[in-house]
Amino acid sequence: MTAQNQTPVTAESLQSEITRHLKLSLGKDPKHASLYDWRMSLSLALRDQVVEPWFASTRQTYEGKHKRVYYLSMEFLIGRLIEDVTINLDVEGVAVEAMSALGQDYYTVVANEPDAALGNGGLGRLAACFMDSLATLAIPAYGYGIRYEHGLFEQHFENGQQTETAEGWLAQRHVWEFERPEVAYNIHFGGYVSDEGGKAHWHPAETVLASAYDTPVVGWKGKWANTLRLWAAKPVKLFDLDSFNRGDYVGANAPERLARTISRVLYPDDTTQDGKELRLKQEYFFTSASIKDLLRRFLSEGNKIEDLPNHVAIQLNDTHPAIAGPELVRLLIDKHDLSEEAAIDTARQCLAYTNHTLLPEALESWPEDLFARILPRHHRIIQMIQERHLQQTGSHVRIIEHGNVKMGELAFVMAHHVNGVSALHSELVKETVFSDLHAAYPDRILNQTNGITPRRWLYSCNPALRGLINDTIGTAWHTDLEQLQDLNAHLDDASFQQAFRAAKATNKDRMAKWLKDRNGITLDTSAMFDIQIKRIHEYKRQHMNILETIALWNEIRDNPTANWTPRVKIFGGKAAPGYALAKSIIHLINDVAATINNDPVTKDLLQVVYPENYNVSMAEILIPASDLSEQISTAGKEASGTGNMKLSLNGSPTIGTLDGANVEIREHVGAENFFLFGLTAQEADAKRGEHGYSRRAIESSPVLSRVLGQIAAGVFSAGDRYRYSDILHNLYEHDYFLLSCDFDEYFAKQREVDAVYQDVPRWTRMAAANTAGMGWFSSDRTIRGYAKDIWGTASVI
Ligand code: OX2
Repeated sequence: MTAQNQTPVTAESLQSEITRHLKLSLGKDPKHASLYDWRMSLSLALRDQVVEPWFASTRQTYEGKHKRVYYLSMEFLIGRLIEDVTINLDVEGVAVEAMSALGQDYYTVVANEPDAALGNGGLGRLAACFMDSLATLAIPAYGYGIRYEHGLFEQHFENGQQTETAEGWLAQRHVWEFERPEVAYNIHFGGYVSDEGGKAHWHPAETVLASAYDTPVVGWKGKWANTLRLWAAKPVKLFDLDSFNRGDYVGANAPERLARTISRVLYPDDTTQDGKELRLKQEYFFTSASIKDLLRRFLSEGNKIEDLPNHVAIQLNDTHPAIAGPELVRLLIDKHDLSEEAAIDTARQCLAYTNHTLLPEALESWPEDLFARILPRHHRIIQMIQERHLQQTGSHVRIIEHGNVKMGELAFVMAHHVNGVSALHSELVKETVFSDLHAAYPDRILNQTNGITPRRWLYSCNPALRGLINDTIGTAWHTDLEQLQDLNAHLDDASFQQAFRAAKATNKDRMAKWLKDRNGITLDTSAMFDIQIKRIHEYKRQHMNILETIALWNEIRDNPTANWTPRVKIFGGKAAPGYALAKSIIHLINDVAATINNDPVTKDLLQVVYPENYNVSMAEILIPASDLSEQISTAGKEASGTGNMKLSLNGSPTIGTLDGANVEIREHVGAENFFLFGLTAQEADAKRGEHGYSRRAIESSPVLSRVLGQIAAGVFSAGDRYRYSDILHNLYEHDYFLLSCDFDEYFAKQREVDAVYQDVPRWTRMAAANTAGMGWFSSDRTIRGYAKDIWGTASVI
């Protein structure tokens, strides 16, 4: 049974279910119910609606013996779930009505839900969008990851500087999940390997339990639902009674503490590797549990092990789960008696790997001695995989080299396909990091340009624009985003333009109110909202944006009565706690904001705001309100970007470089609707070869020199001349990310943006053309690509 033939939900039925849960699940009388109680009751009532389609989908998959996709990811940045479910089940209106009949405001209840922040940024959010599309397309799939007790840290600003505190989403009950105590696997670490009767035996030293928690992921109109299965680490032995009886009460808890550490926290790094033992254990922990689980499911259907690739497609989201290759080979050899060759071959036919970055610091590798100590059996298996790879291809690329186990090479060799995440990135994968492996396996690399789910990133977060699109071209775009191109026929229509501006104004008002309530800051909603939201990183160049802000401030002060375009520069994003330069950039942005926002000369023309603790829910408010999207990374460094897609889809033209998916966005929305500047990836590479390029670029730019001079003089740091010497030194001496070389063109392009923004019909046309042109960037298109080119699966309904 699908939701199609389930009894339709009405406001009355939902209301009575909410009341029932309030009483029976929360044990509360409506008179004494708190916001939390109402949220729990609403969530439980909604969750009930998901269960039937979920069961039906599982049943259908078993009955049809359909191939399943297993998406292995260290991160699933899912955010809040109430809206996700009401939108997908098409019951948002009903939920609003039901809550209101109970005297509650639905949107207040929704905003009370903590974000499930089980990810750092793009990589984790992509996994969440993919889960949404897999369910919408009815492709049987499981997401496998870690149920971190603490998601991404909470960011605070103290005197303009980032501080971090632990996030605690599980402090309250996570009402969407079902605990599965019966689904648990022993995961081993350490020990040694012996050879007995020609077989290897692993004698592990340490064991923890991986215990499953399932969250249903429902697709559009509730026609299909898949499972997100997250693993929590638990002790095999709950409690050390001997220690307790000896009076060692702390020691008695040691087994639990040790085990729980593994799923305790999400590593807060984005595109940098963290070579800690705990991280390797986390990776093996969830990967091993997932592989064991999918094998159990496969065998329970009466299949023969040789048939595995016909039933199982495993996607590795970056190298974090790359140990899946050796783990599957180990189980096939040690537990299922396959030959080495057959095991490698079978595993490879199941596995595919997505590369998300070319940054060398992000390419995972483990010291071989550490690796061999934690995973001695896998160490041997990797040596065996390497030998066969070297023999079969004649390649000289090794997986273990200079005392390091290289996870990118491992994932590549063990995958039948390797994909990049934008056209440019996939080409660079072929030409740079994996060029030698590409020569050895020329058919292995392909491209799947990223996408975003239009359910969350337009339909749900932007009701104003959704309504206008429905009124203008109908609703076919809900399931086929490329229908948005029908908007092209209306771009010059004055009444459409006016309605488009009205929708944007509504969203800007909503954001302004949100910021006022949250931080007491007042925004000028008639100003251009210029937004850069993403992790703070040198390659993303938030510092170029803030330096440009200072330059603009200077120009306005030099000539305050000129025809300036008022702007609000909005920043959002976190820096990895150990990334000192990124933290300096945050400090600088906040310092500049404090100075500029208090300048009576410019205060009506230029404002800088940086709301702390950027997350998915904040993105849902900021993105619809944006006028200008900043996608200004150094060309060749942003693998794809997905924030760029969300902003453009919501009618916010891009100022950006030819990097990642920007290239394809520009092609789809039209070059005339994109503000392009900067070096190309090739030019950037060539530039780095020119001795002293950055100092020369700075000295030849009066605008940039002046800005850097002001920072060096302490203009933004209460006279402290050294506060930003790290940034200044970096820019003058080794500006690897070429801020100095792109700055002048960026500044000039911003002035062009100013001029176009004042031409209201022209700007509106551009903004709407962005929405019209972005249909291709639906993650439904991306998932269809993976299904066809990589997984060999398709929709089953
Ligand atoms: C990110 C990439 O930096 C970003 O460009 C891309 O859009 C996203 O992944 C999804 O593909 N950690 N985060 C990323 O890569 C890594 C590694």
